[in-house]
Amino acid sequence: MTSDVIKKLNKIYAEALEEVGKGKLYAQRRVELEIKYLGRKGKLNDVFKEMAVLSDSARKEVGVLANKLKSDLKLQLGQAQLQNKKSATTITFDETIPGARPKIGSLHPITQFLERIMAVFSTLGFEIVEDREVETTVYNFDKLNIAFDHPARDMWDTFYIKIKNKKEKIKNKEESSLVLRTHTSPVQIRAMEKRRPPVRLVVPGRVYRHEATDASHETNFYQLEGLVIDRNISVANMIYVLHTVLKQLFGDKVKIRIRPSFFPFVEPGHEVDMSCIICEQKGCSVCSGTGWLEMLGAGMVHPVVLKNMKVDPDKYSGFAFGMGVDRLIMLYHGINDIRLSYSGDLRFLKQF
Ligand code: FA5
Repeated sequence: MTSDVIKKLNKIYAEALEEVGKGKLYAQRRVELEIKYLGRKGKLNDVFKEMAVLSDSARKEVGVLANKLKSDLKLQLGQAQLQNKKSATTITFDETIPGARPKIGSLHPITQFLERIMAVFSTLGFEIVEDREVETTVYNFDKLNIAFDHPARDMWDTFYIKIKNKKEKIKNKEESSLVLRTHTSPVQIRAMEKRRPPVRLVVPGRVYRHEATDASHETNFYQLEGLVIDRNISVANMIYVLHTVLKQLFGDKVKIRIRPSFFPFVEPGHEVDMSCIICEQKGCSVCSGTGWLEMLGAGMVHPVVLKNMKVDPDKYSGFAFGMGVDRLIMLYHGINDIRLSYSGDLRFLKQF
């Protein structure tokens, strides 16, 4: 009797294994087989009913076997489904399906414009120089003839940097500390520490100011500094260079005019205006009806600054200028808010 029950159990187990091995074992099929063989009313449990007539020791022997077969079958079912999942993954990978196209970025409009403007200056023989954005007040102000207590410092209010390690403190002036540079003009001095006239250079770079932002003011923006020093350099040379560059960028119709202005590091100092390219000087909201747009500060390098560069003002003269790159870009592309350039908004950036 015992052997009959054992035979029956082995037969059911073999039958179950055969079914497991047939075709692919998806989740639903696995559940069906579990119910059929291992469920409460499943085939293996059915055999238990026949055990009532067996002796205690025989019942124990059959019970141990039945439980072993049940757990083996469970294991086989699990493995078969896992195997199926693995092969399913292999089969569904089709290398001929086109991949997701990677999103290709582009150079930022500011970078694009800087490259353009620097190409123009390169054709005029200008060298491109870059320098630090964290600057000492000595270079940002003092060496540019902006004394410690001069009200001109208010025009260039900025972010002062605390120096934690006292050993790092700058020693050459007591009141000196670190600032985020407010303009690219300090690079005039830095560049001249390694060069002797004649020089022709431009300095593109980021500058920082303590500003309330609006459509034409940012707390960080780009400038392009220019410096020319040689014998017999005059305002005429400055006008020629600036007019040539603006014509190259905005077209031959562009006119410029210069107005007196004050910057402590130049004498005489000028504001340079460009004829409004939007309305062609008929008067519009961009030029506030004047027909002119203020583009940059410029002037003849101050003798004090030349001396700070260790250049003899009796032998040499020069001119310098500082363009607000962001405002040039706004005009160039017809952008109505400077803040868009720094927003990281892809709807804006994708247009360039
Ligand atoms: C200067 O920074 C001088 N260093 C320029 C200079 C260099 C004059 C050499 C003479 C000789 P100013 O503060 O005006 O000057 O700034 C120059 C240009 O930067 C401005 O004409 C304007 O186009 C731009 N600019 C100034 N402030 C901002 C701002 N907050 N946001 C965006 N652009 C600005």
